[in-house]
Amino acid sequence: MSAGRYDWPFFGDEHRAFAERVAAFARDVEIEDDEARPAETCTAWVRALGAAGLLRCCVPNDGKSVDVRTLCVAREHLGYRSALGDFAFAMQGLGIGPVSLFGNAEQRARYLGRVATGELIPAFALSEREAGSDVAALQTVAVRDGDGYAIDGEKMWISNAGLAGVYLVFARTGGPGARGLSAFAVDAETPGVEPGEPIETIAPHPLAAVSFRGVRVPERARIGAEGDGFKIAMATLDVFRSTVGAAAVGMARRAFDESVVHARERKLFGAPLGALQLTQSSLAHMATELDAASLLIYRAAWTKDNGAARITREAAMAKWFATEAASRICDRAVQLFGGLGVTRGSIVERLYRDVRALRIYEGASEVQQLVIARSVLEA
Ligand code: COS
Repeated sequence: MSAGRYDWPFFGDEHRAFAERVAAFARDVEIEDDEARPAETCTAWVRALGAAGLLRCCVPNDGKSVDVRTLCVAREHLGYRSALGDFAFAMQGLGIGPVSLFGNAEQRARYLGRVATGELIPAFALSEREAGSDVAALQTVAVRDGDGYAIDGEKMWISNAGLAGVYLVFARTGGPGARGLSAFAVDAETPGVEPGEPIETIAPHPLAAVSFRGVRVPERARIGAEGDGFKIAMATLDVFRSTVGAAAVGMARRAFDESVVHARERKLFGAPLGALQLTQSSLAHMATELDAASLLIYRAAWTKDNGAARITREAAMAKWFATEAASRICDRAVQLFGGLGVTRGSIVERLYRDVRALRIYEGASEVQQLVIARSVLEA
């Protein structure tokens, strides 16, 4: 994958050096994704990323925020190579994000080192069956119990469920709505934490429901103050949302590169596929959408890295546009490959399935539009 666009003014030498490092890792790592064994494959990716020192950038332990551009560079390259490799990387960062961004020194010391080496896998336990897009409606409760809390509820669509050693759980400690929520780091071996059966999706990754039944946690497990949970969740998602767009761009860039090779090599009507003007039109759409998506992502990441307190609007635009554009690009690639494009096991067939969930998780496209429109109307 070409690193030329990292010459754009959003990036510095450290990003370009990091891009080369992660590109070499993605090229050389000997992991083949096994869709029948997503948990084992994901664990192998986490260990390999940890051993290569690449997880440190998504788990800063210096009280500073993450460098979002570095995360974007990593996710582009990993998404290009493997959706599960990207997923493993991203979840180490997002999963423990509430601790790395809002935890106190004791919480950071307890978790971040082991997440950075890949020894500990975290999970972000926010969504519920009736509270996915509408986070403030969540019903899991954390009730004061002696010197701590008792947590009860059922989380849904939890990535890394079953693999995780720690769950970052959002639960209601106060009244209704956004202000009644708090965040907790709950160790997986705590009695009452029970992951459900794996949920199978069109592009398998470790995913399941998790029940919390009378789970006792000490007060020191709470992240931030009581009532801060919604803002912790939203601010963590803000930081990682533009990186979802970067993963989408990585996958779309792979689909595009495969399409360019195919357009040059495949012959029909006595000439290469790429000689047909309709093919050229498709490639032009793909190339332009790739650059437009990249620019929105880099703008959001650069804005955060340059000290903006909130990048809600920029991250929403980046995630929405990039994931939708990536879906269109992968769809075009399937079309250019024809029968091969829908043949199970071909690269573009896999990318077509892999990219789809990105328009849904960490804030569906519709939520991003809502967020953007609010910022326009409130301005
Ligand atoms: N960063 C920091 N604070 C934020 C914030 C953000 N991005 N977004 C909202 N807040 C704050 C608001 O400022 C407000 O604070 P005050 O009460 O002090 O005024 C509070 O949080 C409530 O905000 P709001 O009224 O906007 O809450 P809503 O319930 O209306 O939020 C949306 C609606 C749709 C924006 C929100 O629920 C959302 O982003 N949903 C998608 C969640 C998601 O990504 N789910 C996927 C699961 S994660 S894998």
